[in-house]
Amino acid sequence: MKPEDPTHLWQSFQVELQAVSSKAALTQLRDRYLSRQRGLLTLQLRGLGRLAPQERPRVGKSLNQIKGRIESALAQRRRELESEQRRAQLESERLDITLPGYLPPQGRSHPLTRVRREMEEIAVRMGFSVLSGPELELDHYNFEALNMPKEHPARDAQDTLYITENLLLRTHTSPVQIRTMERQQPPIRIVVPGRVYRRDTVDATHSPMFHQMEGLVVDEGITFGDLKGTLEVFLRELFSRDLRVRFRPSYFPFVEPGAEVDIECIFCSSRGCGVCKRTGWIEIMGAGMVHPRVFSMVGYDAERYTGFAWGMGIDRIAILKYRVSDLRLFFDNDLRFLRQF
Ligand code: 2NM
Repeated sequence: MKPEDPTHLWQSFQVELQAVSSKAALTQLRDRYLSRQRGLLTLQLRGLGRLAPQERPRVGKSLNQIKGRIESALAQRRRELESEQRRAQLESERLDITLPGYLPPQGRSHPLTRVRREMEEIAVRMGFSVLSGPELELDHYNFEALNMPKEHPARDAQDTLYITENLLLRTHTSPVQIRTMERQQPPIRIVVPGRVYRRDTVDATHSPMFHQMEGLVVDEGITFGDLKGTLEVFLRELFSRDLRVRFRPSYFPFVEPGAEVDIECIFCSSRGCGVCKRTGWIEIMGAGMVHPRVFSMVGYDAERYTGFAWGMGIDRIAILKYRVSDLRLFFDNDLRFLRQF
């Protein structure tokens, strides 16, 4: 390399610059020409001293010019590479915001939850409050206060699951009604949905845990006519039709008189089918006028107040409304079944 003629340095730099396609290569090229120790141009500048004094200004000026050009060419190329890099990155991160989004999986309510809510909503429209209470109960609230003393035959029929001698899984939601009457004076208008437990063997119509909704009305002057009218309205709302309702005398220790309540068969309109066993009627709930002894035990004046109560199985209503053949389907949590509701 002739120090007297530095222009070839600019030419060779330009050729090498053409080949640079990354910032790392650009840095290498810069060092090759401008490194303080061994840069090609640096060496030339350093060699100026060896030139004849009259040559130095011309060659020095030329070298400095080339240095300036190299520096601005490097800076220019660096900007180009950076904008290319940015463009490539943006391209790789490109999002088509017009694509439809992913729909999150949509859950749904369990059929028993749906039926319970529907029953609650009907009751609320009719002026009832919705209440709940403990599933683990004292013998006193589940039996004693409901006119079922120890050794009462009705206790056996309940097939109770005992935890200790005094503690049990409630066999109905009635203990919540008792606790409510203990806490507040009439008027009372409540419904109590919830889980109840009985010592039953599982089959298509039995489960050791099932769901009930009971109701209670207490005030002055409540009659059996109020019971009939209230339950008729409730059942017609629940089955969305003007169906006939029938009351048959029956016995429950906590009511007097007691009744079993039937609706006309919604499957055959009482013509007689498998569901109603050719009777034309489907038993749907038990009901009755609250026994005066129950009122005495919660401290109500049984001379002043009367009331009625009823109890129905939510699971049984769900089976009828949705025409499900087997109670176990509600508890197996098979999504193929549950997704149909
Ligand atoms: C039924 C049938 C008849 C009932 C009675 C009471 C209470 F606490 F007020 F005495 N609650 N629920 C009752 C009455 C429940 O279920 C078949």
